[in-house]
Amino acid sequence: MSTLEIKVPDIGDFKDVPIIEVFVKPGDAVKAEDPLISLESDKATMDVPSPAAGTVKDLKVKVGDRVSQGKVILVLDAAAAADGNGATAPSGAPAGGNGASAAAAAAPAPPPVTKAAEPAPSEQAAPPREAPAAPAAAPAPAPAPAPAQIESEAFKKAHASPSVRKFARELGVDLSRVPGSGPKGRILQADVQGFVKQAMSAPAGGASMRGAVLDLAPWPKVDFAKFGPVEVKPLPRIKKISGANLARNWVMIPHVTQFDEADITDLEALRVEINKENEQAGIKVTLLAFVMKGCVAALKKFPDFNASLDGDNLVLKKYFHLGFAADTPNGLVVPVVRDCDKKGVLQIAQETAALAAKAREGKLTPAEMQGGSMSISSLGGIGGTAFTPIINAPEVAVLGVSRSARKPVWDGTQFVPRLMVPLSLSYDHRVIDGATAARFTAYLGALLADMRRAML
Ligand code: CAO
Repeated sequence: MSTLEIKVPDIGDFKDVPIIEVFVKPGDAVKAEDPLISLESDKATMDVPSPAAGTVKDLKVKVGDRVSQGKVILVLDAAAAADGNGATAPSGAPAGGNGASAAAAAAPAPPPVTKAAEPAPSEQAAPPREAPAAPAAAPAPAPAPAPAQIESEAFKKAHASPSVRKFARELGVDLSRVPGSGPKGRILQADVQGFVKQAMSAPAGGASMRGAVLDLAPWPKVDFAKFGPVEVKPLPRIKKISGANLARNWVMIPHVTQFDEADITDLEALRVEINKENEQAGIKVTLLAFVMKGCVAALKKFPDFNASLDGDNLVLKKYFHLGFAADTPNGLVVPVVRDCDKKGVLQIAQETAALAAKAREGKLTPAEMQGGSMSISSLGGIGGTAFTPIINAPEVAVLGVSRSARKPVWDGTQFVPRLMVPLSLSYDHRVIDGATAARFTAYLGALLADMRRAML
């Protein structure tokens, strides 16, 4: 018989994350990968799965506890379940014979699985210590209505427990305006607290935003059914979270978008050649990997783009981690490719493809969506000539890439057909001025036209 102490695995930068659900109790038999507990950060819910099969011997946590990496969740009697269910303990688990009273071996649970991934460039939530708390700019911090006023139909319909309703009532918070981050969009006490905190505190983006209050007209209330048949479909959880972050970023960051075009005629020929050479190895390089490499060089030349605002300070990052928006069935997420300065185009392409596949399966870990220098949103595989991506706070720039097209370009004596890719660079005007942004895209364009320049 062997016992295992199952601990909270690496959950990225998160600390003291509340447990919102405990799926097991002492005596329960679990299989490897069965969820044990659900953790809730301000942007994602993570299930912590069991690393092994067994029987829960001793539960060390309860709903509401705040946990960090290494905290023991439970003690698992691995052998008991192996006997009963035919399941086996994980390799590395102590051999039988320890007995129930023996000290349990430690086993970190596998990486948590996020249920709601981060929003996209625009949308991605930042780790708690990098950005203001969740609901952010969603609703304007308008004066709290009196309790009688907030007992609206919307308040009554809000998905929240009686205690959370009571809590909201006491604080005069209209629950219909609080994005729920619990299972199935349930509003948790922490959501209400985050909402109030946001409403009470000045935005943390910098001095220029201090004291800003939006006095917006109420959202129009329309009975659409009066005009024809309708179907009401709840917003998926990820959209609720990303919506709040998008709204915050849109409202708090003074965005300007610089448009440009890059001549990728020669680069495309190289890309096709590289793909032929690597066909056997199953490696496919798309333009995105070259753009990421180009961005690294541009970030080195214009370090203010590789930065984040922290109050009145600019935090300049010395690393080159690039986020990219990935379209998934559950919504947009932004995995981050680390250390792009130390990797070649082939490796970046492989990592991008692997992260995108993981994103589509909903298996990205929180750590895989944190710490970006800037983000890239490529819609080139789909279409379009330009767009205005929203910055992924606390980053200060996001590059949009649209579909390349052959265009007549004047070479000084005649028009020649060249393959041009549109670039749309949104930047935080508090940090970057227009001239620098134009230089950034011009430089990036020159690099994409001739990648040898990246070596200069
Ligand atoms: N111009 C023309 N063709 C392009 C292109 C461009 N700029 N970029 C990619 N393509 C082509 C690729 O070469 C590929 O062609 P083949 O199938 O013929 O080889 C095809 O489009 C599909 O590419 P892809 O989308 O699979 O791969 P990618 O590396 O370009 O992008 C990923 C990967 C994950 C970024 C992408 O799949 C995705 O999810 N994009 C959506 C991002 C998004 O929704 N952003 C909006 C965020 S709002 O701010």
